[in-house]
Amino acid sequence: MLKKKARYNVAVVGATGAVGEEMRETLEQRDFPVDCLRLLASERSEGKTLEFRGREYKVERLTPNSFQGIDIALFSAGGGRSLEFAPHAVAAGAVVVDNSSAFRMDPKVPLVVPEVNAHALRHHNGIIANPNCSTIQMVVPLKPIHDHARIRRIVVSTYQSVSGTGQKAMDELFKQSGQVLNMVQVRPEVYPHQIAFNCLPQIDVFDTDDYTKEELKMVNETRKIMEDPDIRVTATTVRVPVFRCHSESVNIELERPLSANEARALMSAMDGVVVLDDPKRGLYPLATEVAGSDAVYVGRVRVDRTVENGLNMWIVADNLRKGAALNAVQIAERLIQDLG
Ligand code: NAP
Ligand code: 3JN
Repeated sequence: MLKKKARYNVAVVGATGAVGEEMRETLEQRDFPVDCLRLLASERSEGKTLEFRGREYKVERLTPNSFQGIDIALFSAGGGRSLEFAPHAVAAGAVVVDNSSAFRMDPKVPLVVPEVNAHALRHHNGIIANPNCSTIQMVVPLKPIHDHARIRRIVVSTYQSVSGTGQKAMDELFKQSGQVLNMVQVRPEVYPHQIAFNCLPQIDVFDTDDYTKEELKMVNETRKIMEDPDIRVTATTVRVPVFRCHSESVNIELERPLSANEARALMSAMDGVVVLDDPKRGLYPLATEVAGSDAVYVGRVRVDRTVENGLNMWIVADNLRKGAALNAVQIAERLIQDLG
């Protein structure tokens, strides 16, 4: 069980990955009270050195014994590793914040976006789940609208960057872009089709009713975080040739009418949201501008007159920050803050 201390021993599982790298940077930037830091990855990375606060740390191989003396373990090494090693971390006395989908829909595991449902952290059994990146950035601005005018239905289409698939996918987009421009034959390795200069309407594998797992995550996780099983959600998730930041076109239907200005005011007052919406000056959120930012950006807010009480908006956030590492570190910050 986590006990109040001045500084905490922290493990980052998957420290060499795209999310793990961001995790280290976020802990450093937010001055998280880290005492000892343990960086864990596969045997491929054993002995590699990574920097934290100007000091070099050796990457260790993840084993069941990796968690002795650890207070907080931040997992981002895939669901298989979470299922296998999170119980060892908990048994060693650590609290786990898990970035994978392994535990998200377990009713005993809180699924938390601190601005939306931090109260869910009060009851846990040692594991807290971090939601999917596309879900996180959607629920932050929608929460105050739901509280004010009750959302009945959400139709979301995503434009997800390749960093959501990890480091190898970023390398693939870089390589393929050069190949296409130089008229060299492209051979997809990470994605099922060419990603450069293309849009792939498939993220993760296909599942029930021909929806992808990513789409079903958005449906189920949104309801759990908003604590409202009646919200109807339908999603189309698309991979686009962008390195960083996920963008979303979101259409909502509300129980009560809400003007675009009222929606902007509600979202502006929400922690972690920036409304950037000035069509006359061509101002709206862009992946290239939002990359590296902590906030969720919203623009293109407008009434949808084709349905009763409808609104459209465009939401952009850095998937590696708020969509993954930052949200996980914010959960850890809340956990230690709640210790008094
Ligand atoms: P990545 O760049 O491919 O990194 C994977 C990390 O996992 C690396 O550090 C890798 O270590 C480590 N790893 C792989 N197999 C391992 C093993 N057998 N034992 C120990 N470590 C192992 O992927 P990423 O983008 O960082 O994503 C990692 C995971 O985070 C994903 O699988 C997903 O579950 C989660 N994620 C969540 C979100 C979200 O929406 N919240 C977004 C992206 C990712 P080596 O370098 O040694 O191979
Ligand atoms: O594709 C994206 O943009 C986000 C990817 C998330 C992801 C990638 C591999 C495995 C997840 C996730 O967080 O849902 C998982 C997983 O743990 O299922």
